Amino acid sequence: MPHDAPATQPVPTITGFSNVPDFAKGLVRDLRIRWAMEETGRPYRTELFDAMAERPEGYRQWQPFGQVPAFDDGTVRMFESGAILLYLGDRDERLLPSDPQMRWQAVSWLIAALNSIEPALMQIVSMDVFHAGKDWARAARAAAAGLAGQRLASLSNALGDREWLAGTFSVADIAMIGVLRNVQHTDMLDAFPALAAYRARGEARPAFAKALADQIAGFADHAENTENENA
Ligand SMILES: N[C@@H](CCC(=O)N[C@@H](CS)C(=O)NCC(=O)O)C(=O)O
Repeated sequence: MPHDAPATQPVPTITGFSNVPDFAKGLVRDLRIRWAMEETGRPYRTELFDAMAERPEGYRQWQPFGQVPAFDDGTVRMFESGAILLYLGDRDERLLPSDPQMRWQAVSWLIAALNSIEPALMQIVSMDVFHAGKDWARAARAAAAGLAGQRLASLSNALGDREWLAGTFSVADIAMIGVLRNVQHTDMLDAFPALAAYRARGEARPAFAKALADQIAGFADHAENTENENA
């Protein structure tokens, strides 16, 4: 990755995990932030924790829920993947267009990804992964899949034949494609070829591939509480 940040600009830190169950590899939400950083060629460091262990002392003052990602670039210290994406977008037109209609359309879609689509899809993940085999999960799955299907149909209709949600590629696409990848263990997108193609378009971007490879490499390293410069 190019090192084009001025020497005086601190290298941001992103928190992630060094160790997760297999199903989560490639899905942990720090991927969204890594992807955004790669799109603009910005170097970053990671601070990785074992997902299955206690968080380090004081981490909840940075991320109140003890989750990842959290972000610190020396100017702001913040959490929530959507908020971090918006912060990065605010600083780079390649992530958030400056035209007001496109910009706020992108913000609308980023919030929709996290607030209208992700909860419906995470119910499926919860039943298939976290509560797999439980009677209540089996009983409730059809209804949850119905709701998720309705949300995906609406998203597919809204996307239409556009390449990206806000016209040009933006943090809305990083958020939405990140969310759609949560159900990659299912065939749910098969019913929506436009969404399957949209997800594939995002995943084909070199910045996504680099971000994914780096997240996976962090698991291989099993590098607890280390800092890696992704450059
Ligand atoms: N709304 C948060 C969700 C963050 C989240 O769920 N992170 C997961 C990893 S993808 C996590 O840290 N899970 C461990 C935990 O909840 O303790 C965001 O988008 O940043």
